[in-house]
Amino acid sequence: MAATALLLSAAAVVLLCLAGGSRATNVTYDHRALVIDGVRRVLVSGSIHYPRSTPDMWPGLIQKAKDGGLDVIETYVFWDIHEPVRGQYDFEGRKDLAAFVKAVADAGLYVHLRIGPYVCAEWNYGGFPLWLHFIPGVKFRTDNEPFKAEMQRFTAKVVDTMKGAGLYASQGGPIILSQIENEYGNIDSAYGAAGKAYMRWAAGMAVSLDTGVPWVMCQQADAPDPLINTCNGFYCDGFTPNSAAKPKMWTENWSGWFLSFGGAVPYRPAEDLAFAVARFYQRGGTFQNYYMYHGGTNLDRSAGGPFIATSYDYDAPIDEYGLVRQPKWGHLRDVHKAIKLCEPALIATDPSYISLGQNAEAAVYKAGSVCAAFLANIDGQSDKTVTFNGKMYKLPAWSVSILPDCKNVVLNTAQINSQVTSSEMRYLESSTVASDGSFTTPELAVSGWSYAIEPVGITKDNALTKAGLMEQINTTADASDFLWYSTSITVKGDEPYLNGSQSNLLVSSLGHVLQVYVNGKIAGSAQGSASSSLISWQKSITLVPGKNKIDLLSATVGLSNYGAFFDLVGAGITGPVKLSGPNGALDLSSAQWTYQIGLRGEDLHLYDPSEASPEWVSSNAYPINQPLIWYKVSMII
Ligand SMILES: *[C@@H]1O[C@H](CO)[C@@H](O)[C@H](O)[C@H]1NC(C)=O
Ligand SMILES: *[C@@H]1O[C@H](CO)[C@@H](O)[C@H](O)[C@H]1NC(C)=O
Ligand SMILES: *[C@@H]1O[C@H](CO)[C@@H](O)[C@H](O)[C@H]1NC(C)=O
Ligand SMILES: CC(=O)N[C@H]1CO[C@H](CO)[C@@H](O)[C@@H]1O
Repeated sequence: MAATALLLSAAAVVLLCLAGGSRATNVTYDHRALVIDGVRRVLVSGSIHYPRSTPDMWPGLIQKAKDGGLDVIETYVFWDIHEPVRGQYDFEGRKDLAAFVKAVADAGLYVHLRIGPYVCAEWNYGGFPLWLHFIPGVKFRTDNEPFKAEMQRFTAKVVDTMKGAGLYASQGGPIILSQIENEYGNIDSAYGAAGKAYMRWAAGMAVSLDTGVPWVMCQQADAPDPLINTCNGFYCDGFTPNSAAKPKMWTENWSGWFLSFGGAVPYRPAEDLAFAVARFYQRGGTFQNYYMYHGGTNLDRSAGGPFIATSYDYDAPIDEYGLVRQPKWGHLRDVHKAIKLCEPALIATDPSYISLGQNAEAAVYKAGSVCAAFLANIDGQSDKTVTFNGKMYKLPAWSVSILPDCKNVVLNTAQINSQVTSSEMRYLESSTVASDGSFTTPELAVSGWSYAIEPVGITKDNALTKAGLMEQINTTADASDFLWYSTSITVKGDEPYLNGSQSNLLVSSLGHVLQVYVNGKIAGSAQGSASSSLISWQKSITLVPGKNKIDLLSATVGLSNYGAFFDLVGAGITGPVKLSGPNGALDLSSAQWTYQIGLRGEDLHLYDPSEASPEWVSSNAYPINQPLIWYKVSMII
């Protein structure tokens, strides 16, 4: 009897533990904070986007975020990788969203799931799959039935996938928040009344999916109830939500910035970021998110554009390679600890503000026996000494001091106490480094270089011939970055656009990169930039009597991801393309053009190291003055 009873009670304990592990968490909010199981919480969040690293890296990144004092991991959901072909879903490997969310749960952290499904995110086409552009009658991000139907279907698919895996807090999972749309308030005026109708529809559609946790809209001042409108920016201390019933939340505090090709490598000092964070909690904030906490890498062809770099390091507290960036990571960890010491006071009451002189301010959270204070010097130049509660405090320029007991300063944001260690890149032991910085590494040289020639112009059987110039994205559907435009003209020698054998060739392109070939030889190249992708290329070329071939290679470098009507910006050579001389001109814009999507080397998978192609030539004598060449080297480290 006794033994049976013992066994039974052991079984009951096991059952209780299992039930305890998946116990539903009740997430609501009030004007001060998110309320989790009836308790207001002060939360620190950080963005880590699952497809910008590999599943092997996820647990380590999440642990470093936890060690850095984070409570929440925030990620966007990237529609294009989950539904590359309409109706065919992919949640495998780097795209395994549920596995990522579970990895966060395993570390004991919460998740903020920003579904969008428009995400911007410096991601190709803002995260939209290209097929969406070809849905008849579709207009992105406005009150348009075909668009709304697709958006609702995908959003519901993500919600169902999360529900199926039991990942919402309401089911005992880690997801405490979800986002619909993204920074739409920055651009909605361009869509007029239809934009407002769409925004309200998106909010209602999200709520109808019944996740059991609150939804937010960031940068949307008029987000309808019950959605929480939140702030994105470098500083959000001045932000107020649109209802006295909503908490002050910061969904994107930019820890640095993204890198563009040709742009400077962004840098934001740890002290300034720490100042912004402390100011936010000082002025009533209770949830802030680092965008990014780990940026990672834009793998494959996922970088947005034009010209967003493959590195998405973002100067974030965890660097592109998954290593902590000091002193940023350590200093912010210390800031988080100091803020958490204030949590009992922060959740107990609203702040009251006391002026400490010009550009200096105290915020005091006092309720019963708990008291926390933040003292800020918002003067960017000079240090100050202020008097607070009868005591003197020295405040460095542009800094916040945190006093969890209203007396003792545990941290000032301008003073970094955390150990400063920096990682450095080193050459392999056996490398020899020349005075100009170039280096040779015997191990690498051993494997040797090989090359493969890419032919100029049309080589594929499925090339298409048509009168006139075609926009590139409509033509390639982003199946490749490359589109060949090829035409030929027959010259007698006395044409008005000729000056002897010379003619001036003009090529106008929407971008992003152009190469011009005349009779198989390179005549020139040009590129746009991150701020304007437009190209107008002009040069004198030599034509020969008889047939002349003009081949133009246009390349995209990441499709646009931001702005009203970003999908209609377009790319490629839309004209005019014109020959001109002293006595006249010949407009080639409406001539017969032959089009080829992609390069031959792409069809042959020359970029894939696992495929051996006979095209590769191993040689120490590399071809020079050849227009288009693939080069390959294998590195063994
Ligand atoms: C969830 O919490 C809110 C606020 O604390 C409370 O009003 C509500 O009854 C709770 N719901 C459940 C299902 O416990
Ligand atoms: C693509 O084609 C559509 C339909 O013909 C047209 O409306 C649009 O302007 C074209 N260009 C781009 C960039 O989408
Ligand atoms: C024609 O070519 C000659 C010789 O190359 C040059 O000097 C002259 O400026 C050109 N004329 C025009 C109108 O381009
Ligand atoms: C979208 C947004 O909030 N942008 C702000 C980011 O921060 C900079 C610098 O404070 C502001 O100039 C932007 O308006």
